[in-house]
Amino acid sequence: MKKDAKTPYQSTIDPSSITPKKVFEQRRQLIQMAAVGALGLSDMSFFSRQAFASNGTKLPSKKNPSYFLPDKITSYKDITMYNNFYEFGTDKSDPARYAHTLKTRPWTVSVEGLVKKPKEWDIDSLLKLAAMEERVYRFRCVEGWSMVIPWNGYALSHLIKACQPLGSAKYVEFVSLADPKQMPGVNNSVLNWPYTEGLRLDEAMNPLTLLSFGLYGEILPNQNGAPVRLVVPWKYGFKSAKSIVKIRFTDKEPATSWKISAPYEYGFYSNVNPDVNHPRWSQATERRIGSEGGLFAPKVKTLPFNGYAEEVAHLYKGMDLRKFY
Ligand SMILES: Nc1nc2c(c(=O)[nH]1)N[C@H]1C(S)=C(S)[C@@H](COP(=O)(O)O)O[C@H]1N2
Ligand SMILES: [Mo]
Repeated sequence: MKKDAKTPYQSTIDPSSITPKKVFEQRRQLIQMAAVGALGLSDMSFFSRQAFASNGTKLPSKKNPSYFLPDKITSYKDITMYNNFYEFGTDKSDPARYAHTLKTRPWTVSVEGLVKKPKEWDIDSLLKLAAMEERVYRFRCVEGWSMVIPWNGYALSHLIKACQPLGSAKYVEFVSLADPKQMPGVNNSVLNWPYTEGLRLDEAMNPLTLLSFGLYGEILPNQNGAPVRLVVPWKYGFKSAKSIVKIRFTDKEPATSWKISAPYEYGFYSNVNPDVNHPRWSQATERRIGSEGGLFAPKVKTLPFNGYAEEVAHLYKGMDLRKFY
C-alpha cells in the first residue's frame, strides 16, 4: 500500500526522549515543515544551499507525494560531506575530498545476464528512460547513523521492465566502477573490488527501490555515487551501490562485497532490523546526522524495515529474518 501525504510515515521520535525544550523544538520543526510544504522542496533546497557550493547542474524532477516524510530533511552539506564511498577512502570526509577525480561522462551501464534485451546504456539515455521524480527517503547506515534525503530518480522497475528478464532470473547484481586511476581507495583491500551488491528480483521490482541520478534537485555529487546509484531505503545503506557500471540478472544469489569481507556481520538481506544486532553493536537506535547536539544528539529509535514495513514486509513472509540477516 502506498502512502499519501495525509498519512505520513511513522515518526522515529521516541516519546521518552521528549523534554519541554524538545517539545518546543519539535513544534518549531513542525512549523518549519509546514512552511516547506507550502514553499515546495525546491525552495527548501535553495535555502539550505545558500552557505554551500552546489554542483549547480539542475535535474528537473516532479515531487512524488507518495514518498513524504514528517522528519526534518538533512542539510545538503551533511548529505554531501559525510559519506561512505570506500573507493575514495574509509574516512567519512574522504569522498567529499577526493571524489572530484571521478569522470562521470561518458559513462555506460551494461545490462546483462538473464534478460531478453541486454544493452549497454549510455548514461544520458538511461536518465531519460522514465520521468524523474523527487522522493524523500529515510536512509540508515549499518554503522548507526541516519539521514533524510531528497533523492531524484525513478523506480528501478522501469529499467527492469525495459530489459525483460527471463523467467529464470531470480536476482539482480549491481557492480560499481573500480578504476584505480580515478579511485585511490581500490588499492586498499578493505573490500572485495569491484564493489558488488545484489537484490532478489522481487526486491528490485518493489516500487520503493530507486535508481537515483540526483539529490536536492541537482545531479548527484560524485561522493554520493554519480552518475547513477541505487537507493534501497528499507535496507542498510551499503545495499545502495554507487557509481554503477553493470547490472546483471542471475539465477543465483550474487556474492556481495560486504558479505565476502565479513559474512558474520553483513548478510545478503541486510534489512534494517532493530531486533537483530550487529555482532559488535546494537541496531536498536540511530543518530540522525545534523540534528542539534551533533555527536551528542539524542538517539532515535530504529524502525523495522527503516519505517517501510507496510511496503516491504510481505516480501519476507515466512522467512526467519534472524537467519536471513
Ligand atoms: N560503490 C560503493 N557504494 C557504496 C559504498 C561504497 O563504499 N562503495 N558505501 C555504502 C554505504 S556503507 C553507505 S552508508 C552508502 C552511503 O551513501 P551516501 O554517501 O550517499 O550517504 O553508500 C553505500 N554504497
Ligand atoms: Mo553504510
